Amino acid sequence: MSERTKRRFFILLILTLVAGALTFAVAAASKQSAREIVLVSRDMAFYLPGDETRNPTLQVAPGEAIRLTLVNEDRGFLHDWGVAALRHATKLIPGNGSRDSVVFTAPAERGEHEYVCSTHAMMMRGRLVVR
Ligand SMILES: [Cu+2]
Repeated sequence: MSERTKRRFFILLILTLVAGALTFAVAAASKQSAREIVLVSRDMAFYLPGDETRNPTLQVAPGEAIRLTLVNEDRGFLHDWGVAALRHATKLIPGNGSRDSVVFTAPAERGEHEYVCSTHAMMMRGRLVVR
């Protein structure tokens, strides 16, 4: 390998490392800056903390970064939270106060999407409104 080739290889290696570090930093920053929405599941429904509205309509802005955290307080039942149309979902978690989060970017287009618990979709369903 000539000196010139070595130098080129070295520069390429440095650029690759810098690009990788930047990608990681941007990903970490976007996860941190995501707005968190906490939903509690109990009595076969979703609730916002401190609000007795069953399966509340969730409002997000177009393109907004969201961290949806589900806290399952429904003793004896497995629940999850997901929007099938957007392919975002938490894990199925047991009703012992377990929690799981899903981070996603809201669609760029305004509109409505249905969220459900995958195993109790008849009772546990609401609307995610993008506007
Ligand atoms: Cu469920």
